[in-house]
Amino acid sequence: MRKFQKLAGVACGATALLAFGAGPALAASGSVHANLKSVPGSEVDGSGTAMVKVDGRTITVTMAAMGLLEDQPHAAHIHFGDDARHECPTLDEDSNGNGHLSTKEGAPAYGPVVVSLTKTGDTSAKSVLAVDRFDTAEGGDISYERGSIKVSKDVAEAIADGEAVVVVHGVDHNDNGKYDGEEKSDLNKDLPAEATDPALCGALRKAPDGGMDTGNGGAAAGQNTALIGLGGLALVAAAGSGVVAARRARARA
Ligand SMILES: [Cu+2]
Repeated sequence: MRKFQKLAGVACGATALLAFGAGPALAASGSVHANLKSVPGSEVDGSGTAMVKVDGRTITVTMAAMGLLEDQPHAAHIHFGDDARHECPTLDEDSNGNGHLSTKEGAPAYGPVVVSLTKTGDTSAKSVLAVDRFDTAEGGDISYERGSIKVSKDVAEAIADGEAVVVVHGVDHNDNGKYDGEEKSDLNKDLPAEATDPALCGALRKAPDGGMDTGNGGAAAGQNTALIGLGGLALVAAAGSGVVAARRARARA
């Protein structure tokens, strides 16, 4: 954990400097950050951060999350859709009115899966539910880092432009410590909904380069970058909540 935070801090600083020098880029480049928050209705009391560095069509992903269902695998993805809103869903998306969001119900906000954040092997959307290759949350925590992930040009540009969203899946609505229940997943009818419903979500926004990013609240994101460097993951979560609340408030307006 400590190592991750140090890495994230260093990398954020370096890419922020690069962003200053970048004109109209020929290839997508730069880094984007997300504060992961509990998905409304998920009953998850969690948080986290994610950073994606884009270099052409190659991305490096670093993510830390806490408060997830312990010792269970958690599918995690980068989502993006041209038609999506490039943000996290609200309970307005709960189209069947059951009080929580399924992966598909959240799609108008974050779009389909474009990168599967697996530990090994394929990272495409084909691995959306490759449960044995996703992180298991020991003690409820996930610490993930993977480089050399190849994506399409469109996806690389969307991520670098701050239009992609990180979603970590796997909840425990009935609070019995495992994935079960009558309700089936809308991704795979052989799985309970608990195994795939979204738990944490964060929109990947560009690091501020001195101005305000209206999509994320640039000043607050800058503070977060500094806090990550200091090793304050919990502080980051606290600082981010106001940003998310403000963004949600705007989204509802
Ligand atoms: Cu996902």
